[in-house]
Parts: sequence; structure tokens; C-alpha cells
Amino acid sequence: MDTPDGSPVLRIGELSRRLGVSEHVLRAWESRYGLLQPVRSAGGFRLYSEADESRIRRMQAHLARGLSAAEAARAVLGEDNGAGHGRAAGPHRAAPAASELPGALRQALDAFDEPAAQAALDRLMSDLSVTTVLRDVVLPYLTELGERWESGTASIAQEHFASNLIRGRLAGLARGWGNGHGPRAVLACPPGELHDLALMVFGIMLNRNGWRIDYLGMNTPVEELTKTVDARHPDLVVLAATLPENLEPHATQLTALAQRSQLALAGAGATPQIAGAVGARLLTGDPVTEAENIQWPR
Ligand code: B12
Repeated sequence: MDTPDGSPVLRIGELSRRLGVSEHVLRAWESRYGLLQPVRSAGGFRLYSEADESRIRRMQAHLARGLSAAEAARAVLGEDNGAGHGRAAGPHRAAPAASELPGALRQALDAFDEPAAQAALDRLMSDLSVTTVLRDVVLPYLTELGERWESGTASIAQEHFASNLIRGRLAGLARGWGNGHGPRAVLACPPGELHDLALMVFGIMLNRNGWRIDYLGMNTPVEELTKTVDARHPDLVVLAATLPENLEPHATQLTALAQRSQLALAGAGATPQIAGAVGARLLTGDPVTEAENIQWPR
């Protein structure tokens, strides 16, 4: 079968095999960025054209050059429009202002301009989904901030100002995450660990998938975590650490904890060695993706 412009059509499985991109990711790029524009078969299946395949190949090339997913998608759609492929702006089209907003956010945060930073975040939140803002703007921004801090191009004050402002916004998104009837997750950082922003992002996304969150946050004594697990009977416990030295001294207690509840370790400090030693699952991906991949208990 052919599309109206005469190009051959593919089912999603075939497209996925040709491109080496999972069906899950292809669907996400379709719904999030409008990169795929399938036609429907008589039986209602989505059918993809060579133009769709070309857009995904260009998306892959942009990602390989280091663009974020949102930037890469915008570049691909911009190329199509520039080349006269002119597609109508649909509901999935990335908002034009969105790609400039991360720059505006960075500038505002660097200048200690709280109202401008909040306004940039407000606009990002209204133009894009929470998932996209967290995964494609907030997390990359934090990583870049750390690199600038390390290289001396961002001061400690700028880093503190920015991370506190972002933490406030995350706390807003987290509000009510203990409500509901879904499975329960206890989230904490081990003693000495103050990096909890990624853990908050993980909790926000997990809650959006129906989980209830008991958030203990940074610097939690392992005995307290264990008591909480005994009292709350969570379906999952996630401990996040950026620094391995904050997990290693607690291996014995964590081994006992992993026998009481499903335990997962995450963050740069969670090594395969420590996870293997204590019998915990290791979450190696970013917090948004890992939260999307956590299955509900049966
Ligand atoms: C904000 C920040 C702080 C804030 C934290 C505020 C808060 N409430 O979290 C404050 C000011 C407290 C802080 C303090 C310090 N920090 Co700091 N900090 C950062 C910064 C800029 C962002 C951290 C962050 O949230 N990143 C976002 C996450 C998503 O990125 P990531 O950590 O790379 O995580 C990846 C994965 O590991 C995974 N992941 C991480 N956590 C989790 C959790 C879950 C559940 C999942 C699924 C996945 C996951 O997702 C990411 C991939 O997408 C980073 C820079 C950076 N590169 O991250 C430095 C950074 C982490 N800090 C660093 C350092 C050195 C420190 C200090 C030791 C500085 C000092 N001398 O005092 C202290 C230590 C504090 C402590 N005892 O914990 C170093 C760590 C280097 C190292 N590995 O040894 C970094 C990398 C900066 C740098 N480039 O040097 N910091």
C-alpha cells in the first residue's frame, strides 16, 4: 500500500527494525513532537512513510551531535518546513518559543533574577509536557550547571541559587504525591548525601504513573529508612546517591533492607558492585526514563 504522496508504507515494527529505534521511543517521538505522521490502514493500523523514516534518521543524527530530544525534533521539523515540505502546525508541534526558553532560564538564573526564572519555567510548563520539561530542560540544565561550576564559569552562589529555585518548583510538582491508591515507594538519599533533585524528579514521574510517594529525601539515616519500611510496607524503596562513599559504609544494613522490600539504587554513586553486594536492583538510566520503566507490582 502507498501513502497519498505515493511513498511505501510500513507498520511500526518494520520501521523500528529498519531504524534500530524501539517502538516505544518511536511512539513517544510521534506523540511528543509530531515527528511521525502516519496514515491509517483500512483496518485502523498506523502506516508510516519514507518521509517518516527520513525524519527519524535525521533525529538520530541530531541526537548523536549532542542535541536534546526536544532540540533535535525541532531541528528536523524546521528542516522540513524550510525545504518546502511545509506541514501544518498540529497539536503535537513543539511550541516555537520552547527552544529559546532554556537559554532564557539559564540567563535568568545566572543573573539571580528570580521572577524571570520563574516566568521562563512557567512558559516551559505551559508549552511542553512536565515530562519533557524535566527530562529535556531541567536535568540537562543541572548537569551543565555542575560542569560550569567545576570549570569555574558558574560560582557557588549561582549554583546554589539555581538549584534552590529548581528545588522549589519540583516541590510544587510533588505536592500531593502521597495521595492515591497505587503502589507505594519510599525514596531517600543515604547519610551524607545532599543531592536529591534527581530523586525528586523520579518521584514526580513515578507519582504521575500512579504511585504514592513517601519522600524522606537527603541525608536519611539507614536505621530510619529501615523503620519507615517496616511501618509503611512499600512496594519499592529507592536510594539515590551521587557519591559512592555515601552508600558503601551501609552495605550490611542495605543487605538486610533488600531482604525486607524491593530495593533499588540509583545515581552516579550507585555502582554495579554495591548493588550486587547488597542484592539491590540498579537503576542506570535518567530519572524520567527509569520512572517510566518501573512496573506496577503484580
Ligand atoms: C545541585 C548540585 C548540588 C546541590 C544539591 C542540591 C540538591 N538538593 O540536590 C548542593 C549544593 C547541595 C551540592 C553539594 C555538593 N556537590 Co554537587 N552538584 C549539583 C549539580 C549541579 C546538580 C546535581 C543534580 O541534581 N544533577 C541532576 C542529575 C539528574 O544528574 P546526575 O547527578 O548526573 O545523574 C545522572 C544519573 O546518575 C541519574 N540519576 C541521578 N540520581 C538519580 C536518582 C534516580 C532515582 C534515578 C533513577 C537516576 C538518577 O540521572 C542522571 C542521568 O540523567 C551537580 C552537577 C551534575 N553533573 O549533576 C553537582 C555535582 C553532583 N556535585 C558535586 C560535588 C563535588 C558536590 C560537593 C562535594 C561540593 C562541595 N565541595 O561541597 C557537595 C557534596 C554534597 C553532599 N554531601 O552530597 C560533583 C560530584 C562529583 C563526584 N561524582 O564526585 C558534581 C557532579 C559537580 C561537578 N561537575 O563536579 N551539589
